[in-house]
Amino acid sequence: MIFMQFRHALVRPPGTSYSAGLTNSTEGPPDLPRALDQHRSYCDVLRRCGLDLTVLAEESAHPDGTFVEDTAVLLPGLAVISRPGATSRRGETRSVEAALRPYFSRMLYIVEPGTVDGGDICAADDHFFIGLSARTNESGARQLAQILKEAGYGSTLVDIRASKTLLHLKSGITYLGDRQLVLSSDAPRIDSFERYELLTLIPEENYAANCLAINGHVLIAEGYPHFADALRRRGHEIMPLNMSEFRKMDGGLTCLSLRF
Ligand code: CIR
Repeated sequence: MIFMQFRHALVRPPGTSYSAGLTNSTEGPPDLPRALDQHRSYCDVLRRCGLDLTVLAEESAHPDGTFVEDTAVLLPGLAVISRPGATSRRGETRSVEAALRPYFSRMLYIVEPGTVDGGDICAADDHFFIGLSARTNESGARQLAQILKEAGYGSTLVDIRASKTLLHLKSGITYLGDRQLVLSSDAPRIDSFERYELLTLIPEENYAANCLAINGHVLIAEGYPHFADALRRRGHEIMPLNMSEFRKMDGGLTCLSLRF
């Protein structure tokens, strides 16, 4: 991993306007009290993984503000503040930037006309897969690739713009460490993935592809037994979490935090 061990995470509970956020899901509106409960459980698990949490205040002007991952890409000593692809989400970066500043000696920015959502950025050791999506455009991807190159990291663009099911690259791809890559059945296949041991999900469990490896644990969405077994067989210690109210807003486990 870029960060061998994570120590901190930035999170923001869903706020009063949460149900007004962007979504393509047909599962109906989220229930805020349940979403808050699920968020509390998520924070508890992050703490059990050894992380100190910075909890940002909700901002009712930003219904999608709980999905903090999209607002930055973090490297040791360097925070890249993104420019989210959805205009309704642009203002979320301000409070995130302020909260990250004490921890990062350098801050860089994705600038117009570029857009990047952190959910499109998948770090695999010292290499980054950058999703080109409805949210991350070519200018943003190129800006980020250049920043990464100057910081000593390689990157590969992965075009998911033709996908009807993946909002972000990490909706379908997660790196677990030890060269293991989780792929949803609808994730793109590119040659570079052949360098990894691939764990491919069955279509009914694709949502679970967005999982989160932290300090020797793997957080997974509850209710995906085939994937949970596949992880256990490989010796992973899994921590299942009910994600129903985030799934309704197209969110997953990685989206809810920035880890560093
Ligand atoms: C959005 O559409 O922007 C939010 N409702 C969901 C963002 C999920 N973020 C992520 O996958 N990194």
